Amino acid sequence: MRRVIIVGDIHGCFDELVELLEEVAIRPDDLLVSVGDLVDRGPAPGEVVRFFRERPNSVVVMGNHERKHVRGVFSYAQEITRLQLGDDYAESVDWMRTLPYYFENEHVRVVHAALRPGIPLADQREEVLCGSTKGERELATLFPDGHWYDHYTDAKPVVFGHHVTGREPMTRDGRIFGLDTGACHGWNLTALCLPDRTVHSVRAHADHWAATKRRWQLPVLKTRPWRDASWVELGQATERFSCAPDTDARRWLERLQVWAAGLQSTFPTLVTTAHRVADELTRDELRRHPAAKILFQALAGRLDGTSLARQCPTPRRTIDLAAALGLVLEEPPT
Ligand SMILES: [Mn+2]
Repeated sequence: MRRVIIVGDIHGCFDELVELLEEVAIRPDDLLVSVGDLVDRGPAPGEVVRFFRERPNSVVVMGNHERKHVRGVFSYAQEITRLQLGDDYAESVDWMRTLPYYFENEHVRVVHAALRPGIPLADQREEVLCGSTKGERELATLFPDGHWYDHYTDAKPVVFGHHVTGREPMTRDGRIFGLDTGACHGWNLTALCLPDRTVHSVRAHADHWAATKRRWQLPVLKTRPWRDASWVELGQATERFSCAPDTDARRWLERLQVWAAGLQSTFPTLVTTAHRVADELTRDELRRHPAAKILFQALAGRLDGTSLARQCPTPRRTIDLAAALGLVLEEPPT
């Protein structure tokens, strides 16, 4: 049988992947299988994706992290990956969309997270296979007192990642292999080689997730859609930030607050300007005006600071209204 090399969660740890493949002395005709989670948290997701796409004899199983990108479910780790991949992001996500939810041949089964024992892989729910939040809940209901693999009795080995097993992989009866050894957290990247069922690990060079989180704070902050945030969200931007902001990020967040406060402080001016413009224009001109609604309210004596604030719930609405009234307000800090 030709060799199959199955690698645990890589999470953008490209240098460790290269070292691990050297360690197992990979050959071009070896089948290389990733359990999924190529991206998110680590320093080089683009290199990892490119490697698997370009290498013949390679299979990548859909991980819950790929699935987040495919479904557009974004938290901080995904925002970072989108910036890391840059112009290649959309195309890479299109590729992720094509990933299978499992790999099986006559010697082994590979899934990202879990399977329901006794059910063919083709009949399993994708959420369970890839370990989405919903799939995890379903499993917890099915196996309240243990793990799915406690009930896996088939002779064919099953290999998965997803839950960090510690620095060492989990192996049971030489049939059950949990390979996520926390490479992106500074632990190990692990591979299983078939048919001899040997396990190989290399040490991670650093706590990559901690470093990546810090490194991308400011770029991520700058790409958030602040123009469409509510004033409350803008006020809470610092608290809502997912890790303690460094000096640069904190300084930028302060500028963001100043910007938001500056926009809100123009409300009285906008009211005055609306009244002036309304008085200057004919009814016909008013009807065709981009700020017609507010101008008619002014004309009817129903426009004051409170009603204007209600109609300007975000920076964008405020800036657009001001522009319609001939005033140029500041854009968010860059
Ligand atoms: Mn993972």
